[in-house]
Amino acid sequence: MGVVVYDFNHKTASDGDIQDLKQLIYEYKIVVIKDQDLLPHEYCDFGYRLGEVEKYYQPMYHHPERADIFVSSNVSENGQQVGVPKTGKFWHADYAFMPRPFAFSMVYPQILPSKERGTYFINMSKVYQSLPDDLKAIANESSCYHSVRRFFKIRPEDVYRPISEILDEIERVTPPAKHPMTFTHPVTGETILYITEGFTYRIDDSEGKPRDINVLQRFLTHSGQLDKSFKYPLIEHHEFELGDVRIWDNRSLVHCAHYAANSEPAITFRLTLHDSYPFYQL
Ligand code: 7UC
Ligand code: FE
Repeated sequence: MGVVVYDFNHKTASDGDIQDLKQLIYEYKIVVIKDQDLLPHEYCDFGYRLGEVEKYYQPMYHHPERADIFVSSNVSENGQQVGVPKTGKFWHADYAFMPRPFAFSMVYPQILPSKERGTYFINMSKVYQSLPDDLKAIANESSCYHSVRRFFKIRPEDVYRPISEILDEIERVTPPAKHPMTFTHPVTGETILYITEGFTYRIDDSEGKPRDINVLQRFLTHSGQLDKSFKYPLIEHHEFELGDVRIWDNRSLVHCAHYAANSEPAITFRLTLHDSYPFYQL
């Protein structure tokens, strides 16, 4: 998957160029734009040209000057933690637990460790195609529930709070989102199997009756998301280089961040965007 773009400048790009870039994201799922040197506000401007930028719902992740930038960082500045360390280290699609997930996710590394920093991706339309017919039929008539509860990060202000109070707050602020288990990509027409190991916790049949939890496990196994060795044929590892802006189709792909085992400094700026299509059409 993926395509690499050189000599791109969002400031001089025409509207046609931006359309072409979006088309590349839909077609190749991942676009890497090389040799970018952008200040936070320039990076945001780039995002605004591609779509409707939506900031993360929790302020703990926000860039101090630009709330629309989600900061993944294990570096403290003047003794102050900025952003959140080791985000997204589980299979997921961004905002799958929300009613309106993002069309595109963009990441722009600021500081990279010497090795082992990248992201694993799986194309869930390829997974759908590879399913046996009986599983395809189940997927087509089911819905799934998704929740952030297992990967909600404890905030500094949560220390000494009863865990039950935090769990209640998660359910109140981010009640589970229900999405069809498969949907048609509004641009490519591909059928996508929309499940993630991190967020999906329940499959309902067409009558709204929960299916056995083993059914979800079977689908996740088929997708490769339970392969702890990351050797499954549909898993791709994409390395980062400084200057890269990586944009991917967050409808088609699930991803899992990969961090170095040591604690070398790492900072990444993320933007998340909607396009002009509904997230899915039924
Ligand atoms: O800290 C994290 O790993 C953030 C995650 C729970 N949500 C990212 C997203 O956009 O869905
Ligand atoms: Fe993510």
